[in-house]
Amino acid sequence: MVLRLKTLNLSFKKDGVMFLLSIFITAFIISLAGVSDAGEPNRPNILWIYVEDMNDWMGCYGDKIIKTPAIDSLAAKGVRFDRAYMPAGVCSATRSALITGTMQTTFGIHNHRSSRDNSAGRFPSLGMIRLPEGVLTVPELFRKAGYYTYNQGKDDYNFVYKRERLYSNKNDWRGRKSGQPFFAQIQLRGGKNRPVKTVDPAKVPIPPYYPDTSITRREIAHHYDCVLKTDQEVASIISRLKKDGLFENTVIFFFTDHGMRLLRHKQFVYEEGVRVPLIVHWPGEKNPVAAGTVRKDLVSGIDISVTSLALAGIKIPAHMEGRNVFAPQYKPRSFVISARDRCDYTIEHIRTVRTDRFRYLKNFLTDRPWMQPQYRDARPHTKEMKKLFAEGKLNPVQARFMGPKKPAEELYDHSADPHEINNLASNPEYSKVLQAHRKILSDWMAATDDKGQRPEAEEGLAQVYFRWKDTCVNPEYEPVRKKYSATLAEITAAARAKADAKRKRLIQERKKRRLEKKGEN
Ligand SMILES: [Ca+2]
Repeated sequence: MVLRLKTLNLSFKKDGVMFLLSIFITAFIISLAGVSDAGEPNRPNILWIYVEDMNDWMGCYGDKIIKTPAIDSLAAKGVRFDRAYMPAGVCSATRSALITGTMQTTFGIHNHRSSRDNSAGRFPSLGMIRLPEGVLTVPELFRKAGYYTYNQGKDDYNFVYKRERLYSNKNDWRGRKSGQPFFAQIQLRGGKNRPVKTVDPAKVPIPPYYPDTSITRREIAHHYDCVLKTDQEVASIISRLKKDGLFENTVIFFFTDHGMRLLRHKQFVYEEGVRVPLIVHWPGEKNPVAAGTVRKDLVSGIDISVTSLALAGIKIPAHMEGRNVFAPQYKPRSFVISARDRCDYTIEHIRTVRTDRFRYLKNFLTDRPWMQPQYRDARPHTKEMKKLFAEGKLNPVQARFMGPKKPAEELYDHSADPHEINNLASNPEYSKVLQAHRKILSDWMAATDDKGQRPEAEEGLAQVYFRWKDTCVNPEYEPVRKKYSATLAEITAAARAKADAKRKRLIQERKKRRLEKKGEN
């Protein structure tokens, strides 16, 4: 625009005032159409509706148990992805990958809740992980491009960062400057809600790998209730966007961080743990988000990050491994990788490859059961599964997950086995398929230098030990326990002294207030 006006200036000298003015006015109107009132180009807002622990049990995904009109309306007027897979089955690993647009295993931020100081401030730098020099997160890139950024809810990143560099603390698009575009995340509690009970447990479907008991039925009905609540929350976000006149120029990405909380879903990397609903909605005929489209191509969670930046016209940094799924030259993925590593105190190491028809899993720690000691041990569903297994009341499909060991490899044919219960890894008819998937995984591990190939640093495990103490039972904790048990005793004593001091202070304050009140009377 500046160049054009300079050219026009030259023509003024040649052709006179009226000619220039008419063109100048035309040029001014054209330029106004492309800028907001803050003088920035008129770029779309990007909104991530980021839902916790939830499967795609929604009308638009073909579910018949409940109705989800708000989510369905986004799908009907947007693009629904049927095969979107998260990089992990657990919060922090997925969230670390999405916020960097790069697999969590590439930057060594794959172990759940790493880089947290659990030493009560005594060893704050122990085991902390930093992103490589120059690597900026997605919100930092948006900010650099003039966007207003916020995250209404949890971050959960497995690296050291300064929140104020990523987000404004106002947590609302209304906090931005007039005309400034925003990149926002609204975190919904999804499967972690405590919703009103509406779905009848007698009517829900039970996957074949769980026993049909009232506890399983209640868990699944509860999850449906959570989806219902989420749909209502989505409806109110849509209505607020409309009220503020933002709905038309906001690209909504609706997705969840991983599957629901039942044992084979969350944390693990089977289909139902990592396949998530993903809907992208952006009204308007000229944008690449064509209304009412259903996409069957394989998509990774890190594609959400790259696509978001691309739709805002932001250059994609070289380190990002995601793809812009709306790019004119878009080439669909031939496979998607997901990874399972340490979750809380439970050390695990699994990689999975999802191709068009198959899922391949490589279990690196075959000496350990799927059901290692874990944070869900006290839950009714876990207790019941253990009890039924001990009593020999689970059928072979249900009992397998409770067994003492894992096979080194698993291979499932989704064209015949959507629940992934018939392991074909030792079936000679599938040996070529198995070899092809093995190669995809080993090539990917080498190409991205998957950091899970090396054990977690002792310092990182020390922080896990400080938090989880004697629940850390894996052999990897032995050297940590030897080295840090005296330190843990000191940390515990210091934390207890701090809590005692706080309690005493509160008692004193209460006493003082009572006396003051008495004085007033
Ligand atoms: Ca989660």
